[in-house]
This record gives sequence, structure tokens and C-alpha cells, in this order.
Amino acid sequence: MAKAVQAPHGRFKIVLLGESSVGKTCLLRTLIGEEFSSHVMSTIGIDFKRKKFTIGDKVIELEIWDTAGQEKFRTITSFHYRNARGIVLLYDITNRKSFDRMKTYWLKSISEKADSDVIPVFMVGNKLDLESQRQVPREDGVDAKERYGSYGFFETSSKTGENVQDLFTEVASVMVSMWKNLLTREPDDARHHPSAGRRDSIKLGHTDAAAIADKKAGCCGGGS
Ligand SMILES: Nc1nc2c(ncn2[C@@H]2O[C@H](COP(=O)(O)OP(=O)(O)OP(=O)(O)O)[C@@H](O)[C@H]2O)c(=O)[nH]1
Ligand SMILES: [Mg+2]
Repeated sequence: MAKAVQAPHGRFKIVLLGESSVGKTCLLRTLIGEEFSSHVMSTIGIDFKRKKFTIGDKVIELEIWDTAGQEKFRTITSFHYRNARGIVLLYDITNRKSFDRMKTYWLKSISEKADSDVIPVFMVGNKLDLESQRQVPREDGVDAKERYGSYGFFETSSKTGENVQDLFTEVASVMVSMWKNLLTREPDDARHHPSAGRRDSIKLGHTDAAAIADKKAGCCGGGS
């Protein structure tokens, strides 16, 4: 007989943010076990994936929202800060500008639109496999983490998978310790889903059909 899937003790909405091309979509795809591709369409809508983690005696599910980094989608992206229990903020270690924008735009935007005193932010330098093209020293990431009071700092590679599981396990672990009051004693059902009643994905603009076709053709477009 098939083993019953364990219901989680809690579900938490996590939002991936950062400049376009830093690798948000690929990071999420790698986390859920999909193959890496270097041919990826820039995200034009918002979509999420769910993954369970066991932390101590609790099973929790992260609902991870992949946002569009392009400037024209900033307003809609900022809507998704709402209800987030954690934010994973990416830059690309081979692109200094993406790191500078993380500090000058994204952290400011988070502090204006999310409850940043309460919502933990995890900083991530992605594309660790491209060490020879590195423009942001690891120490600069560590400094930024300290300076901005971020909950964690990781360097990851969506291509090799390095540190990807560790990053999200740490996020899950912080969720359990920070939001204890939201966990149920027994495994829960969908009634207490933090985004119950919300739509699973929101598509933007008239290029949706092309994006969906592209997603079906390859990796990393954000579809399911
Ligand atoms: N070498 C390498 N390339 C990566 C990595 N992560 C992503 N890429 C590549 O970087 C490009 C952008 O990746 P995406 O995941 O689409 O970036 P994004 O942040 O989702 O971009 P938007 O959807 O526009 O916000 C693609 O060509 C990916 O193949 C990585 O860890 N290593
Ligand atoms: Mg994307």
C-alpha cells in the first residue's frame, strides 16, 4: 500500500526577490529537483512551488514564490511581500550591479513594503560555479549581511546545486523557531494554509501564451 503523505504542521510563504537574471527561477527549479538549463525565459508572472522540510519533530511546507525581477513588474512584485513569512534576496556574484541594487533598491523596498522588523531576510549570492567571473567578493556579502541585519548569507549555484538545499533548510529552520505560534500540534490540513483562498499563480501581460509555450519546451520558466 502507498505510504500516506504527511500533512505539515505549518505552511509558510517565502518570496524570492532580486534583479532580473540573478537566477531566482533556476534556484527554485533546482530546489525541487528539476534540471538546470542555460536557456531560460525571464519571468513575466508570479508562480510558486511547494516543498516540505522536516525540522526536529515538525514537518513544514515552504510555499516559495518566484517573482519577476524586471523593472516593469516592480509594482506587482511588491504586492507579494504581503503575507510573506520570509524573503530570500538574491544577487549574482558575477554582476556587481546586482549586488549594489540589492542594497540600494531591494532592501529599501522591503523595508518600505514588508514588515521587515519581523520578516527575516536571507541574502544569497548565486552563480557560485562561475568563480572565475566573480565580481563580488564573498566578504562583501558577509559585510552586507552584518550591516543590514540579515538572518543568513549563502553563496549558491543553481547549476551545480551547491548550498541550495542548505539555504532552504536554514530558511525552514528559522520559520519553525520564529513562527512557533503558527505551527499546529498535530499535522494540519489546508484550512490553515497561510495563502488559503489565493490564486496559485498570477500571469501578467499579453506574452503569457509565449511564456507558457517556452516553459513547456524547457527549464526554468516557472510553470508547473
Ligand atoms: N552558471 C550559472 N548560471 C545560472 C545560475 N542560475 C541561473 N543562471 C543563468 O542565469 C540566467 C538567468 O536565470 P533566471 O533564473 O531566469 O533569472 P531570474 O532571476 O529568474 O530572472 P527574472 O525572471 O528576469 O527576474 C539564465 O541564463 C540561467 O541559466 C547559476 O547558478 N550558475
Ligand atoms: Mg525568473
